[in-house]
Amino acid sequence: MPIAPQELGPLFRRMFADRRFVVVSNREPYEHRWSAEVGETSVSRPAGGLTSALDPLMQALGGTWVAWGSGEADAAVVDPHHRVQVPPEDPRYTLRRVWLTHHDIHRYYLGFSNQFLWPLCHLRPDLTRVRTRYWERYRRVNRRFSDAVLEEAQGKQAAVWIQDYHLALAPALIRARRPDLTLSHFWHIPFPPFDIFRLAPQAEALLRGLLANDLMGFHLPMHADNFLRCARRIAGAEVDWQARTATLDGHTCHVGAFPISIDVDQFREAATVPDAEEQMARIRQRYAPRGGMIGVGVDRLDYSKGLPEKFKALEMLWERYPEFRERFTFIQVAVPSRSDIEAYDDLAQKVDRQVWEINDRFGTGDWRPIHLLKQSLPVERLAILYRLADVCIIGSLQDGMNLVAKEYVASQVDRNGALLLSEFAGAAEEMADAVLINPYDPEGCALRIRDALTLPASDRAAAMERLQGSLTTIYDWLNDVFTAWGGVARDGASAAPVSPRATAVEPDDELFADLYADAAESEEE
Ligand code: ADQ
Repeated sequence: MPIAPQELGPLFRRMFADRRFVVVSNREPYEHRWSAEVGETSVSRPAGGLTSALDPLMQALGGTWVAWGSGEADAAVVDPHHRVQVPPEDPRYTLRRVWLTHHDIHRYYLGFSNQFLWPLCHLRPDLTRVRTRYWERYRRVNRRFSDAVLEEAQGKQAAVWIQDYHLALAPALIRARRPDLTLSHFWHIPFPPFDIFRLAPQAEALLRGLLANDLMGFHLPMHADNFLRCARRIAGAEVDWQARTATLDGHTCHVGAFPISIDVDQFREAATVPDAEEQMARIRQRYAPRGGMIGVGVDRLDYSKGLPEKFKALEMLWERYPEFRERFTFIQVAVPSRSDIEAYDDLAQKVDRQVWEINDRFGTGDWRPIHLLKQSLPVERLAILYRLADVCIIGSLQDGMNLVAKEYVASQVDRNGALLLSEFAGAAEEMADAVLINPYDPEGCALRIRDALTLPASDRAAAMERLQGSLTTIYDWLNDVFTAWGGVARDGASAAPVSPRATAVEPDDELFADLYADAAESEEE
């Protein structure tokens, strides 16, 4: 049964009684900036899966969100305790800001988090940069976040929910001082296999940090398995493969898989505003003036999202199937991300060059094959774009989940679009009715795009209807996490805390059980 936003509050109380709720993440949900008017501030919402996902929860639940105050005017609007109430137009919860210096940003955020953990977890050890100063700063900043959490708990009982790879040490730092708090951590990106994670010089310290949680959550059972194997082999934790727990120094961490989703109604409603048809007609006129079909891609400009691979596949489509020239236009929305890092700058240049070459090669008169929009769009605009697009192409080389896949499906109210989804995005595990693509195979992708564009309308509508029927919401995800976490917090639940949705996607439960048995045996060797 899908759960409604207003049921989250009562659910939280049932699970955690009167504990305070504290969320911790690197990125903040609202940034204050100086506006053109002297002395005035404006607010922006940074693009990104995590903040888009958690803001609706906090609005529904209240509590405190601890995050880096990254906006230029952030410090000007907080109270003496570094707090501000958000959303600004209708305050629902407290945002507690943590301040980072220039060195913190370079070493903890751009350094250890994004030039070490991010590439390592996305199976790109060749892009990692190992520096002692990055690690030192990562430890220091994790301590600063932990201090803020402890202050926000104000000596009372609290349920602390830590987000992502920037804060792997925070759980152990918090637990050391407040063993009575219940801690859970959600890892939004893939957790790599043992033979990749062991490349981290600080692998053991990172695992020790995470194992201090009561519940560790991942999107996929595969990532949970990788974590347990690393916990056993690198940190020496005792792993119970049936219960999915790892015990170290007398503390047991439960490990589960909880596939995240989106606020489905938000996208559906944004796609059906009264002037939606008019907006769609304007976009078609602007980007595909000669008519024909439109494809869309929406990604952060990140090497894990496979943009060059996607453009290569599109190039092959126009090359091998000339009937799509002038008849199929692709709009790629790519919001620049982490541009201070060389690998991201290289990627941005590569993508620009590639788009220029493709447009130069196939463009005619007023028709441009690819429109690369390097900007962040509000949900209202994204939903309209998703609704009008005949195909949405997601070419991630590795992706924890990928929320865009779900946003596209939610916005497809006319059901005339097809979703082409990389089999290496976590979302592919749940979205069996998408057209799965292997982004490493440009010829295969070009063929799949052609097939999707020529599929009879009734087949597309049927596939989209099935995708929509199986789409869960962000509230279902929260329900799953809270239910599992509440059980663990209450009585150290013996049952494996796995979302029913995560197990449902496993094609063969018996095979999966065998895999666990094998894993248990090999762990005991
Ligand atoms: P991300 O790597 O940021 O998230 P994704 O899940 O696709 O990836 O979420 C991106 C979000 O940013 C989406 O909500 C999308 O709409 C938004 N976005 C992207 N480009 C935008 C643009 N140009 N304008 C406006 N909005 C834009 C990480 C993991 C993912 C995981 C999420 C959530 O890498 O695998 O799905 O966290 O757990």
